[in-house]
Amino acid sequence: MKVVYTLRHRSHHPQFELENGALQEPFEHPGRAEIIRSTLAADSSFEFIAPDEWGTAPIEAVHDPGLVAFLETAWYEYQQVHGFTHDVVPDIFAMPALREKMGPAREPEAIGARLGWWCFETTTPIMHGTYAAARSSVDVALTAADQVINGEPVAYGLCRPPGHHAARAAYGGYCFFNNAAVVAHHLAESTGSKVAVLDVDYHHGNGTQQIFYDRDDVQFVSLHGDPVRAYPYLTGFSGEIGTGKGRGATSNYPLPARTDDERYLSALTAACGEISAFGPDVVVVSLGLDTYYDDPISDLAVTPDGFEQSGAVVRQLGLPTVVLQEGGYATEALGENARRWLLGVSSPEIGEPEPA
Ligand code: Q9C
Ligand code: ZN
Repeated sequence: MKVVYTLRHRSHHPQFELENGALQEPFEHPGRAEIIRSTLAADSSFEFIAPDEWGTAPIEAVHDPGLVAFLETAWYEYQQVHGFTHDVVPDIFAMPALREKMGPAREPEAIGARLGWWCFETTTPIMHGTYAAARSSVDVALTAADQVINGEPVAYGLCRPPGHHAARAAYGGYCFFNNAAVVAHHLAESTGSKVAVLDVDYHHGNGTQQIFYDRDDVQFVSLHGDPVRAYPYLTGFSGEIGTGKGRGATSNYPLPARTDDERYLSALTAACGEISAFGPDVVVVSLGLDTYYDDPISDLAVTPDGFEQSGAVVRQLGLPTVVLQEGGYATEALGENARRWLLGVSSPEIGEPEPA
């Protein structure tokens, strides 16, 4: 299988995450992508290629150009005004409730306030190399999609930073640009095909869901920790099914804590049944491995065997498949978990019914 990777992800390396009112070691760090890279590199099933450069047009096709422009210059603007060298997070948020009865706000001019205009939470710091890394992550995703357009049955984009929490006009949740949404839109536009996005990250892919919520050419199907208890809390409920002509093209499977392989695979099989019914030409997988039983920020209970079987369930869709890395924070196990999922999705001998 082709693996698209670049070391440019390393220029985004947060010093901290501000969570629960405290600074803590970042869960989302360069070592995540590096352990996946080294684990796959040691297995001859995987062949590495570098990303092409795609520019900003495919990003601006799904994101507010203002978000792209902000992320390109935010660090430099902040330096000019404040001269700090540490990572930057917002200290004010543009809550619509603040201007209730007074009409909507417009984008502020002060850089500190612009941060809270474009960002929705505090665990996604910006530093010098953030924009370059986020752009490279999109390039990785689009290059993986290009491999599949050119006939590969499956390709893997080792994306970092991840993308699925990035909304049309807001970043957060460790995500800046929505790699899966950029790719799904690119596939739909450039090939005229119907696309399914299957999001198996522990956290609901709020950004991807939002971007396609009113569209009938891109289906969004997600399995995740129930937002009653799990980040991002505001989206991912089972009643969210799309709107307008997109009604029915969104499906959500909120899962209880400690969901094990058996129950997870049964939900995944149901989700894949909905994908087959939609009849897409290609599937994009948002591959979060934070459903792992030992993930430090999540509470499902999927094992490495469960990951391999998950990949096999997706392979049985029989569709060209673009797999993009999202979350997964048990760093020691992350490489092997990715390897197992990818072997499952690409190996005919895994997951086939036993001969009678
Ligand atoms: N107390 C991804 O997996 N922190 N993003 C949650 C809850 C942010 C996860 C804190 C988690 C973001 C791509
Ligand atoms: Zn996640």
